Amino acid sequence: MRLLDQLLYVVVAAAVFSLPCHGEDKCAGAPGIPGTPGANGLPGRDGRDGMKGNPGPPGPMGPPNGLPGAPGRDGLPGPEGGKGEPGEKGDRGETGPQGLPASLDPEVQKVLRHLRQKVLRLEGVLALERMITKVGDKILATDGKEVDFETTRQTCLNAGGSVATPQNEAENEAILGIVKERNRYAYLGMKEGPVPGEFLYLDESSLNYTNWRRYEPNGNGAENCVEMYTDGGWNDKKCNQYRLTICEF
Ligand SMILES: *[C@@H]1O[C@H](CO)[C@@H](O)[C@H](O)[C@H]1NC(C)=O
Ligand SMILES: [Ca+2]
Repeated sequence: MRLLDQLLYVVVAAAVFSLPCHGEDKCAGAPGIPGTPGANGLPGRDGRDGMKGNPGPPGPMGPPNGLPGAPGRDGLPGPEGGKGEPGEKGDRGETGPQGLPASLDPEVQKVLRHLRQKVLRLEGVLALERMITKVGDKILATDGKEVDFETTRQTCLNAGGSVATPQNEAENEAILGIVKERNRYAYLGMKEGPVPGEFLYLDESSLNYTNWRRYEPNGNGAENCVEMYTDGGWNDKKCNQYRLTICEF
């Protein structure tokens, strides 16, 4: 049957293609039988890499008994911050325990005894060198210079003292000692007040001890200062003479 069909197909096709051409120079031949399909070609080249995919989901947590990793190193210290606002003032603290009065404090007393000893020793040295004369609570000293009253006053003030001012016989004798030793008259720390013939201390309080020579004071307002003679007696005298500077401390 099949063979017959094929044979019929070939006969029909040959008949069609063998028909005579109409009005053409060349006539097409009858189509041939299709060839058998060719063998498969070689495989093609690999394609280019695809784009990177999205990160995958986090993996499952590790087993619970895993040791934690070592802590990381400290970072560098940051820059210093600005000054903060001052805090509020705190409450006043409680009063401390009462200290001993200085007169009973053995430590204070020890220091005072020590200081007194040192001062006494220094005064002893200065007195030995005839640089000072002690009389009662006063210390007398001279710089050996002869100047007018105002300069004497300023010199003693600058040294932290004042012009020697005898206020009792012992002080007068002590000043006299210096006057005699230097053989120079010295101004004393007093001046004539507004009333002629009335002399006052430099703080303008009135005298409680005097040792005027006979007939002195006699300046009657013309001799406003007081000098000590080498016999210890006083004389009122002008203030512009040159007299030995003696100060008291
Ligand atoms: C005068 O007063 C002073 C203290 O103000 C005193 O040191 C001095 O001894 C007194 N003189 C007399 C003679 O009382
Ligand atoms: Ca006089």
